[in-house]
Amino acid sequence: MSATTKHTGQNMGKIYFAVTGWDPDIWIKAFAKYAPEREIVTEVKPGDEASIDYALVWKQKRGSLTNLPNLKVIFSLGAGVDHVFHDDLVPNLPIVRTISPDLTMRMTEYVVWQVLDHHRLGPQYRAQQLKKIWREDRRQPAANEVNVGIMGLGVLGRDAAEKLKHLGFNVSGWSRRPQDVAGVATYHGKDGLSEFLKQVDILVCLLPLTPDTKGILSMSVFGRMKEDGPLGAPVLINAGRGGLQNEADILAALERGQLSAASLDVFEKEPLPESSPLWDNPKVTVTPHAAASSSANALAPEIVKMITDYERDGTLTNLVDREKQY
Ligand code: NDP
Ligand code: OXD
Repeated sequence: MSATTKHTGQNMGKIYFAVTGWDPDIWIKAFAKYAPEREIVTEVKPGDEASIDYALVWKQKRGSLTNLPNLKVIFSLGAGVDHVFHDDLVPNLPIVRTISPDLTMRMTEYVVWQVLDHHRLGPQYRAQQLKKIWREDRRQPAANEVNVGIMGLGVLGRDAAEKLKHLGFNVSGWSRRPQDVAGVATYHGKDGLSEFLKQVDILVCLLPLTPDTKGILSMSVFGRMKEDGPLGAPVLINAGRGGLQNEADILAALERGQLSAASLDVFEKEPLPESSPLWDNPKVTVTPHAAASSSANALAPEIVKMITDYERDGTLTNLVDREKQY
């Protein structure tokens, strides 16, 4: 244990688990393993406000981080941080987001899974199986005939791009600023969007939800994509955030044949309401915001190390830019 972490439970700042909807026990157990001397609390009792040094957050309750005079760093337990800014009272402190090999691998698995499912006609064969139909009359294109376009070339988008490239797909990507990814055709900014979209067969969205990207997956995007390709009309895969998509537009684009299918992991409203027509649409694959779940066992040691580094010399990595909100 380093000199700066040689505290005892009594004088060491506590960690506040300000999380909505997750089981705290798993996280408390995981942190107890890597920082047994540090207490995690799920609520701040009156009089205890000054004992909190760090907050772990996922959709924290509005105002729950105010009035903590010694709070130093806010750790988002997700890679996305829109859920942190949802609270307009979030204090002006460093926000660190999750960047972890575990989470990246999970997301890449999801993206590769969905891309291959559409590429290899998974939805069609499952529908045939339900009706006991043996039919192999649709040409399966080679991977190098298919262009996968990734919106968001950040930590997750880049990894997915590299793995898809490895599988033989043509991969292109779109970001805010110019980015370089080996073997990937890159486009950026509003001006580069049309050029990017017009070649895409499978559109993968791994953007953060910010004021700039809200609702971007709408007719204005679908209308700029090509009308056919080796898979028919383009396929949409969104694992970024539900707020990026206009669900009425997705349904209309599926109906009109502007999109041939969609795999959606995230939704405008979560859990997806039973009344949503997305549930029953045969062209839509729904997963319950499970593309890359945060694992307590993977993240606890990484966050404990970040706290140790921070207490040693003030180092903080994976900082969120408050202005850009990602
Ligand atoms: P990063 O911050 O590393 O990357 C974000 C990318 O989006 C960057 O390439 C950035 O461009 C680009 N971008 C941001 N704003 C714009 C814009 N206005 N126009 C064009 N491009 C833009 O994020 P991650 O890759 O780590 O994560 C992406 C998102 O994935 C998260 O924000 C989260 O919402 C989602 N996610 C979903 C999960 C799930 O289970 N469904 C799990 C984990 C994350 P530039 O490179 O120029 O900065
Ligand atoms: C994340 C998520 O942002 O799981 O990490 O959605």
